[in-house]
Amino acid sequence: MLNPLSVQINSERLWTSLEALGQIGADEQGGITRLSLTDEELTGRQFVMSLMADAGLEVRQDEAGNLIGVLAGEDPDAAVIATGSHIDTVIQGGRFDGALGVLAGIEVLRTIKEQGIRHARSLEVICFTDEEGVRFGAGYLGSRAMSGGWDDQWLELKDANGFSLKEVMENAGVSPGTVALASRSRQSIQAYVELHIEQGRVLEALGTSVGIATAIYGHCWLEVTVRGRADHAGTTPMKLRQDPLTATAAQLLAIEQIAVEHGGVATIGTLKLAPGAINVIPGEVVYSVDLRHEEAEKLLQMEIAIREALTGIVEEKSLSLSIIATDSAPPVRSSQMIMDTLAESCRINELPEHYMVCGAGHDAVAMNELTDIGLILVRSRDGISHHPLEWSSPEDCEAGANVLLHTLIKLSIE
Ligand code: HGY
Ligand code: MN
Ligand code: MN
Ligand code: MN
Repeated sequence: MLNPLSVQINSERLWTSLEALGQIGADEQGGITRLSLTDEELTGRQFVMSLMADAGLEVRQDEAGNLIGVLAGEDPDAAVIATGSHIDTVIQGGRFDGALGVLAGIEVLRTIKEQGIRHARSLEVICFTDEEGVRFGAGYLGSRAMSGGWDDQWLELKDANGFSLKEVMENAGVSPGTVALASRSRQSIQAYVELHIEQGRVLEALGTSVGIATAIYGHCWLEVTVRGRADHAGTTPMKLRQDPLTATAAQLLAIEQIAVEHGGVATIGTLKLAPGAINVIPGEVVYSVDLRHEEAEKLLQMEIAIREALTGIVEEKSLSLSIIATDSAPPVRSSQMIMDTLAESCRINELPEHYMVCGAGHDAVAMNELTDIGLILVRSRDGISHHPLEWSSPEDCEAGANVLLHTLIKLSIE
């Protein structure tokens, strides 16, 4: 009688699928740009659906465009065990962020099916719509829709080319009026376990392949606009200037200081100014702020302190300021039961159990509204991610996928 926990995934097959998906949206520098619901990502979705079908899964797309591959269990009424991630990327990102979780999930369900492992609970692997939020400015769209957090206001969000999420969804065959119907009841999913690259430096520093996330940072995204008066660079005396850019410089240093004081992180990832000519004092600056913290209270305090600091800086200079909160999600804690199961799976695979807090956001944050969550992290070389040099070794991907395999087996046979 086969011991279900003695099986291993087919790591060559997993690596081949990572390489194939990594071609879709790739540029000459090796960066990958597969923004949500663009042609590149839609091509990636076709690839994922064909892989789910080849694995013998029942494939469906829900009202939010989430792709779901199902391996039916012996008890159709039992709440399911789900895994998943995303294949949309940032601009010039890497080929493991999100993709590893989706492809390893398919490989794990395929292995369970091929090995004839009996499981009461059905298993699902989900490829979520728009986890990154880079194209429209709000992330976790598919996982939020599935966990009951959809907001129709997001349909009006526009991308850099002026296309609204609504029209892009229509073009992609996702009807904008029924996205909220993707939400599922708490009773329908027993647990959600995501496999994701670490995207940081901790596991490499420890020299270990995988980590068990105890918590995931919450985030708050702001769009800041500072307006002054565009003027001639030569004829405007320094004391008469209403220069939004020098005010912004003071604001950025204040933001950095506040993040350090609160033990959080803050990133200014985008900054645009107008009109943008060498001999014209800018009239307007627009920049983004990405704030993160492990504790909800400290995240809120950071945001409040930053709002106060930015306001104080413009008041001295009679400039105008607008701060719009464009996206946010609370920090989440992993389920102890799932962490214990992940730890047992690490032991089965002779891997050290390393517990750590995850600074990167994942669909697991949204799924925590619906069910118990767990997250396995796989070592990232040099901690690089959201970058063409993002890399995890075949051995580390295999280790993470086997930990996911044994965890899903244990959770689905009970
Ligand atoms: O931003 C993040 O942490 C994730 O990549 N969405
Ligand atoms: Mn990412
Ligand atoms: Mn990701
Ligand atoms: Mn994720």
